[in-house]
Order: sequence, then structure tokens, then C-alpha cells
Amino acid sequence: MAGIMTDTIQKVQHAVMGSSGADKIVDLEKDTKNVGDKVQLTTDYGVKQSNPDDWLSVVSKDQQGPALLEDPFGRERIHRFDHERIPERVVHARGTGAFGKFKVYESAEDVTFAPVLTDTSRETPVFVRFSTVLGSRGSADTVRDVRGFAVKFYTKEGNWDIVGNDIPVFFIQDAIKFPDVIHAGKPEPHNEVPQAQTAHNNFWDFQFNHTESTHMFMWAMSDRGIPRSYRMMQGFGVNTFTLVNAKGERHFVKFIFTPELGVHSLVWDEALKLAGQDPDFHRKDLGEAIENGVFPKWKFGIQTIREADEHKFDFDILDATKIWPEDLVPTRYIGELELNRNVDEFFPQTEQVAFCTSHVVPGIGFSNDPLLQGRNFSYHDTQLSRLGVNWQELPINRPICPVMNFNRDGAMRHTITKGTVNYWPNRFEQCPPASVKESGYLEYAEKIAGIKARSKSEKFREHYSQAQLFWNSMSQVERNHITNALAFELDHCEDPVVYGRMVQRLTDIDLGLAQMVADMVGGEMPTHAGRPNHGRKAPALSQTEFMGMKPTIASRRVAILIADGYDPVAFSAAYGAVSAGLGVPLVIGPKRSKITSAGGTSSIQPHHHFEGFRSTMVDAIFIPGGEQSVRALAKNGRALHWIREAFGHLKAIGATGEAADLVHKVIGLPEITVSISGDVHESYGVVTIGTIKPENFSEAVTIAKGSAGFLENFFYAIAQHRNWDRELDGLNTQV
Ligand code: HDD
Repeated sequence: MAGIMTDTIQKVQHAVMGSSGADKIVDLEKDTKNVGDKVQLTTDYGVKQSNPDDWLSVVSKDQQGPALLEDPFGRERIHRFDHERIPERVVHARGTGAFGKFKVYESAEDVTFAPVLTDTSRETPVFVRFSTVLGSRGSADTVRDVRGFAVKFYTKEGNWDIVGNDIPVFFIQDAIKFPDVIHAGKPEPHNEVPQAQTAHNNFWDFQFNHTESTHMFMWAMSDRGIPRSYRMMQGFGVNTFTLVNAKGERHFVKFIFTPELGVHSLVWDEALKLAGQDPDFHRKDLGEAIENGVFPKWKFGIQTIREADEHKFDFDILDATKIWPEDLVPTRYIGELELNRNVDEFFPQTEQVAFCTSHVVPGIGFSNDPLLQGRNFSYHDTQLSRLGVNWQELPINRPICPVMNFNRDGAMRHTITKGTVNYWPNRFEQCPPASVKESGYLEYAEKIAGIKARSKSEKFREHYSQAQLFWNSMSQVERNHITNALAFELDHCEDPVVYGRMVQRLTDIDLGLAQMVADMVGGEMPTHAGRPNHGRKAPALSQTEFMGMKPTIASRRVAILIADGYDPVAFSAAYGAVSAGLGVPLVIGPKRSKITSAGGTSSIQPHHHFEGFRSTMVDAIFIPGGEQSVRALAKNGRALHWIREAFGHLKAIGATGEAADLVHKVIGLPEITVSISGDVHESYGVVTIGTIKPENFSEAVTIAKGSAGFLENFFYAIAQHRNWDRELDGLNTQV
């Protein structure tokens, strides 16, 4: 009788003991094998194969006869291949993932008894999958879209999933509308166009017809819709969950992740180009950072509201189209999420990972948020069609704690459970339920009274106030970007009804915005506001709030542009310092064969050539002097385009010696260049110096503006992410 439990417990004991972020990796090891091991090629049934290249056929010296169906090896190859695909996710099909760990540094025991949020000595293994929403599995990473941010915590009490987005609100309030919003956003039914974008009639027709979407489309049109990196996005659980503490008190809660590197975005022209030039940009970016040991980290925060305060707000706290403004409900940061390991194989890990909002652990519960209630049904359901009923047995999905119950059988079941009974209760009392003290799930005894009806409570009917709050809280640059994004999207709507009505909708947010968009896309020019603007602001809604983190160049890609005859001193100083700062130096030349320095003292094989790689793929460019090199670059149209484009995309540019003149000539800035220290000059994030100084050889470059060193100032410009002044002053037109 004890056999069942003992066997299972033994299986997982190894993984559960020790509680480091590596527990899940240890758990996966038993299902992981190495192609590199000295094993010979076999069929799936283990028989070694002597010739995997020729199908068994009738052949003679001078005649190729028919292939024989009797060949079991040939048939197996084709059969297996024919069935390699599973249905892609109906939304969030395109994504990438990584392993890591989660730790709380401040116990939240005042609001929950969930050890994952109270035990500060614990490290919980996690798997995180980032995604876009609308595109197919093979679509581009950098399209304008909401990004998924799904975290699976493998806790000792079972799996807990936060299935969130990089935007804190959602398009709809009620799950019953989910098929409509997704149908409207996905490619249109008659021609399956467009791929991975919201810039089409149906999406905007839906937005007009659902006033509740107004808040979210403003977020989607903001720079949040085109993140620079998955590592530079916030993550939000969006829905309202609940926490219960040891005293049995309940709080409403929202979950938030804020990246250590700050929140940063691409610029639109860059995002468009990257979609073609490097469709895997975000996927590679995450892999590269982890590979280089620059592990992405997020602070984990909670916003909590006492149960008794549920109705104290002018919005319904269960409405997923509303944020809880920070001035009313501050975020309390209590933990840290770190990603530190790439997957070994994409399909069994990233593709087969499956999240469920309904998966919570004791101490965490749901609310009556009508979107969440529907999600709790949908996720398990979709895994059934994607992966089958035994999807939780898959290595990536199984918990690291013991799993034992009487759910049995089904397609592809592979756990073998010993014992004579498969039901509860049973005469052996096998597999008894656990009390709350033994970590059994606590159902919070909530009193519910109401009338069964298809409607929502009163406060769910207000749809514009927070859209205005968002717009009011944006910086000028952010407002420009939202205006341009709306102008782009509506330009792709051919139906005048669609763009005409949307222009009118924008008057419910801001008349000026509506007029600027109307001017660009056509439609009747609005003359008065649809409703008064309340004028309130919430600074934490602006990305600029999350840009000023500690300046760093860690994980930033810096392209070093050279040709034969480059200055080896400036080159080495910059290359060494970028590497020392954990940035990624990438040498780019006219060709990928060896490039020789001035005086022939050194040479290097570039990582890429100007045509093969583009400025869109880096964060900054550096050009060392060297008369011959700079002369060659000046004659190379693609190299000049690199400089113009990087400038247009607001990126930091550094140049020394002869290259300083070249840069200024190409971008046309000389008259506004100011000296910031000695002969170090800076203007709009373009940093130049006549000759690189000995102090710049130091590997430990302090990142500071206005200091004597060239690299200090150049790195500061990189750490700022982009130079927005160029855009505000209209200098970024050459892209
Ligand atoms: Fe969803 C996937 C996030 C509303 C139904 N959703 C999915 C993923 C994320 C989200 C990040 C990808 C998970 C992964 O990486 O595998 N979804 C959200 C957020 C929502 C939301 C933040 C609003 C708060 N979703 C939502 C609703 C429904 C669904 C209202 C249905 C009623 N979502 C699904 C799904 C998916 C999914 C169809 C597709 C693949 C999957 O679940 O595993 O069930």
C-alpha cells in the first residue's frame, strides 16, 4: 500500500531536496540525452542502421528500379517526419523561453501564506516564455503587438503559472469576447492577410465597436508595442488574483515584473526593418544575453487591496481593462526573477511548455474578474488539443513535487503507477487528501449573493477615463509615437468607415490627438472633444519612469566599423572596454576576410560585413580613425548608410580621429557639436575625440557624462538607450 507513494516520492525526492533554481534542470536530466554520446544511429525501435541514405530499392549496375515499400527504415523516417508538427498556439504562437529562478527578499506573509512568496530562503525554479500574440509560429519578432510574459514557477507545493503580458490591461472585460477580439486581430478570413499585425480593417473595426478596448489600444500603440528586447519589458499578470494569509484574511492582488535594465523600445522604422532583416531578433537577443552570462533580472512586485476595500475605487478592481494607479495602490517589490539558462531543445521545452491561469498554489486564489474566470477554463482546454490529455506529464510541464492521484490513462500516458486501486476513497486509504496544514489547497469561503444575469456591475461601463490617464501621462516623445502609430495603422485600413469612425473615437481621449491622426489618414476632421479630459496623470505609466536605472552597457551590441588601415589603438581600446563592460562588440567591415590595421601591426577577421549585418541589429556604433580606413568607409555607400541609419534610429555614435570628421560630414552636425571636456565632443549622443587617450585603455570604464574620457561619455550615451533630442529637434529624418 505504501508502495505507490514511496515510489513516486523517491522519483522526485532528488529534485525536491536542495531547493535551488536548478531543481527543474535536475528533474529534466532523466529525459535528456546527448547526440554527442558515442552511440550509433538506430531506428526508433532501437535497431542499428547500416545505411540511412538509400531507400531499399531494386537496382542493378545501370538501372534504377522501383523503391520498395517494405523498407521499414525508410518508412519510419517518413512517418515520423509527416507527424512532426502539433497545432500552434491559437494565440501567442511565436515565442521563446528560458529557465531561471525566483526568490523573495521580503516576505509577503502579511497577505499570503504561500511559501513561494514568504520563504526568503527559498529559490524557486522557473521557466519563462515570451511571445507575440497575433503572428504565426514563423512570424517576425519585432512587429507591433502585445508581448506575452508567461512564468511557470515550479514550487514545492506544485506549479504556479502567471500568464501575463507586457501591458497591464486587456482589450476586453469578459472572456466570452476573446474569440471575437482574436478573430478581428488575426489575418482576415477571406485572404489570410495581414500576418502578425493589427494594421487592418477588422482589428480597428473591432476597436471602434468595443469602447472597453480604448485603454488597451493606446498601450498597444505606444512604444510598449515594439520592445527593444524581452529583457527590457515589464510583465503584468493583468487579471486580479487573491492572496490569503495565515489568519484567513483575503487581499486582491496584481502581479508585476519590472526589468533591471529598464523598459526600452525600438523605434518604429527599425522595428519594421528588423522584421525582414532579422525576424528572430528578440529570440536571439535573449539567448545571446544568457549565453554571455548577462542574466536578465526583474523585480517582482505586488499591488494589494484589502477585501473590505474592494468597492472604494471609481473603477471596478475586477475589470481587466483598468490598472490600479500607483498613487492609489503602490507596488511593493518583494522578489526577483532571473533567467540564467537557455533551453537545450526548442520543441520539447519552449513549444511544449503549457501554462494555465488556473494553476495556483495554496495561499493564492482567483477573483471574480470575468476575464480571469474564462481564462481559467480556456488554458487547460487548449492544451488538450495542442498536447493531449497527458500534457502535464511532459518533462517541461511536470511539477518538481510529488504528483499522485487517480487520473489515469489517455493518449500517450507514460507514468506507470503500481497498485490495485485507482479511485478514492479506497479500502487501503491510499493517496488520501491533504489538510491545509499539510499544504492542501485552501478554498476561501467567499460569500456570494446576486442575480443570475448576462450583464456586469455598473463600474464596468466606464471605458475612457484610464485611456485619458494614459495619454496625459506620456512624455512628448511618447505622444508623438502614439500619434504616428495610430496614423500608420489607420493608413492600412482601406475602409473609410473604419478610419473615419476611429478618428472620431480618438476625440474621447484627446481632441489634439484625433486631429493630428485625422490630418494624416483622412476622415472628417474633428472639431470638438468627444468628452472632457479629466487632466489627471499617473507618472508610472510612462516608460521614461523606467529608463533611468543604473547606467550600463551590459548586453548592448556595439558595432565597430573598420576597413583596411584602421587605427589599432582606438580599435583595441574600444573593443576591450566594451567587452569589459559586458557589452557585445561586433566588428563590421566591407568583407569578412581579414582586415589589416594601419602600419600592418595587427589584423582581425570581422564578425560580419556591411551588407550581411545592418545597423538595426546593434545599439550603438563606434568608428576608429585611421586615414586609409576612413577614406574607404567614406566611399562605401553601405557604410555611410550604417552611420545615417544609426543616427536616424537615435543610437549612440562614437568616433575617433579621422572618423570624427566623417561622422559629422555624413550626419551634418558640426556647428552644434560642443566640447564637454578637453577635446572630447558630444552632440545629440554623437561622441567624438581627435585621438583616443591613454586613460581609455583602462578596462574599468566609469560610465559618466562630462568626464574627461571619451569612452566614459560614449558609454553614457549608449546607456541612455536612445537620444530622444534628435527626434524632438527633427534631426532623425535620414532613415
Ligand atoms: Fe491568453 C495563451 C496572456 C486573455 C486564452 N495568453 C496566452 C499566452 C499568454 C497569454 C502570455 C501564451 C502562453 C505561452 O507562452 O504558452 N491571455 C493572456 C493575458 C490575457 C489573456 C495577459 C488577459 C488578461 N487568453 C485570454 C483570454 C482567453 C485566453 C480571455 C480565453 C478565454 N491564451 C488563451 C489560450 C492560449 C493563450 C487560447 C493559447 C495557447 C495557450 O493558451 O496555451 O488558451
